[in-house]
Amino acid sequence: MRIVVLAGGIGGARFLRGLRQAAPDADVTVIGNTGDDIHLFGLKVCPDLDTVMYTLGGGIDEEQGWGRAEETFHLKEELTAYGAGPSWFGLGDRDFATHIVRTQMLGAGYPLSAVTEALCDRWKPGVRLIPMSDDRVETHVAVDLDGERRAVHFQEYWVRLRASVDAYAVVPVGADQAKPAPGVLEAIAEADVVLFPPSNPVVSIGTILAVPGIREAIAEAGVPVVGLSPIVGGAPVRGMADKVLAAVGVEATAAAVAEHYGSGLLDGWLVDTVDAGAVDQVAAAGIRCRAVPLMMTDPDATAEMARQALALAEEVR
Ligand code: GDP
Ligand code: FO1
Ligand code: CA
Repeated sequence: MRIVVLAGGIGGARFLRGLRQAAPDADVTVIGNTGDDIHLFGLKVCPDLDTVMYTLGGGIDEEQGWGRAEETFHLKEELTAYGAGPSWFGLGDRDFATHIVRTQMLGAGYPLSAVTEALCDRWKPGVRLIPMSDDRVETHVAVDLDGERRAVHFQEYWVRLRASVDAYAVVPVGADQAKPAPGVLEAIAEADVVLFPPSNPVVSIGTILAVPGIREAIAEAGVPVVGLSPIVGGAPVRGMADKVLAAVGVEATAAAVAEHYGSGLLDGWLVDTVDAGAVDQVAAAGIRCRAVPLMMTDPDATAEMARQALALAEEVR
């Protein structure tokens, strides 16, 4: 079976680990979000691609959910001693190696998709990981700072400001001019099922869908498209999805997120058992819906979520 998954960072990566356990023989292609990417110290950092690669490759800091296990921060301390910032973004020594290799290869002329494939040669994630685009896309967030409306990089909003101020708009800068990376549209056209893991609907999956051609390819593939809610009990399990959903005028509920994707895109939607009351509302919007446990507390629970998603896909096929 060929499965395509659109993934952000932690939510996407953890779900993929469950999917690999639930469907070990499936051929899984992951289309990764690159809107979180940031250039720091002359290096290109791709947080969501790296989170997927490290999580599936066994190199992730499990507790934190991003960055490398057994990390040290000597390089960052030395940079700070020179007054070279920003110091609010925690790049570790082991992680730096990834960004150095990536930047070196990009400088030599390789596209990000080829670089990602090369990095995955080391980590062997057991899935095919493709960035949504080889073109630069950077998510910016409009906020009020010191009485002025300003656009800041998504990482500045999330890491420096800790999403403590309201987001007024979320813009995937460059997305409208971006082309899907080689292999993205082909994987969608050849898929048997497309899954939306419990990733951020705005700054992860929303950004991927903002690359012209990707949303259309999914809608036209004629295969089941099934998603899992990242909102449980009216709040994100972690992260700032509530803030960025508000910026696009969507309530932070499992049902509202399904309606935001819409029946033109989604065929099936899983909500957590605490949101069982939302099933009828989602069904009324023309999306087959079921309530099942959606907390990725351990590998077995996550694998069961993946099984439920694949079962729902069979039902709507
Ligand atoms: P990010 O790029 O690291 O923010 O990760 P993603 O975009 O892939 O996923 C973030 C989303 O995952 C957040 O909106 C969380 O609410 C959701 N999430 C994290 N853990 C869980 C979980 O155990 N269950 C569910 N249903 N959602 C989760
Ligand atoms: N998240 C933080 O909250 N603080 C950090 O200092 C930080 C550094 C960082 C470095 C590399 C990387 O791949 C991810 C990193 N993250 C950090 C996570 C990242 O900011 C976000 O969680 C995602 O981009 C949101 O998807
Ligand atoms: Ca992300």
